[in-house]
Amino acid sequence: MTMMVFLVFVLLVLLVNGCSQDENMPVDCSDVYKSGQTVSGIYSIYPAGNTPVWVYCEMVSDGKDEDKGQWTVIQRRMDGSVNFYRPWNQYKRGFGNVEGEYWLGLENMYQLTRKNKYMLRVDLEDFEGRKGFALYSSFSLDCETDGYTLHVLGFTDGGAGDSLSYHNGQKFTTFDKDQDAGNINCAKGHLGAFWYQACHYANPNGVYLWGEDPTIYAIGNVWYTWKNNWDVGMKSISMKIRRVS
Ligand SMILES: [Ca+2]
Repeated sequence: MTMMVFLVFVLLVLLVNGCSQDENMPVDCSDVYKSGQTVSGIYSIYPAGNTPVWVYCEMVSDGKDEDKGQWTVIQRRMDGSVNFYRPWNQYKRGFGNVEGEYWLGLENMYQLTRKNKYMLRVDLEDFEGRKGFALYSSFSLDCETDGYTLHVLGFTDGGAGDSLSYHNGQKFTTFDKDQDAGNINCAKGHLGAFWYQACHYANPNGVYLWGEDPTIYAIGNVWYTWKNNWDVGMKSISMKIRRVS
């Protein structure tokens, strides 16, 4: 009987530890900011329970469009140092270097956006030093069994135009998992991985082209509506989300 009580106690402890989350553990960069860490840099967040995930937090505002900073960076290209042509499992879990180029992971993005509402900002820079951005008032993903379907709404133009609404409602496709509407596997055709339709207006995970290269059509890290050109790769692209409620 004593043994039985002990086992029930152990089970309860395991259940409590497995299901609850310490209130001091930040879910995202907004929580990190509110805890007093107001400098941009690398922090650990807890999108789902007790497993820490390293992430770059962009804490500083650009002073425009009521930008409060506190951005959780979910994707970043800046120097071509990381290979983004990767299979499904890597896109699911995340990869790269959090101090440089990385992908946060579809499961982490899903876990974040299922619990709270987020907005999305996409920042772009070309090799001439020009900058532009696109803002979306709502960003969320469905779960893996629904293909991590993308939901974006509420576009505001920061000069880059809207290359993402075309991808709204699409599942995520990698070279080893075709969930797009194209006859081909769009990830293979455009050497990236994305919420392709048939196939893209934006290919942020495409080849780092170091500028314009029309040799092979639309394989670069492209944001079509900024340059009206499918062959101009950006110097830097970052996608980042901030909690709105
Ligand atoms: Ca296809």
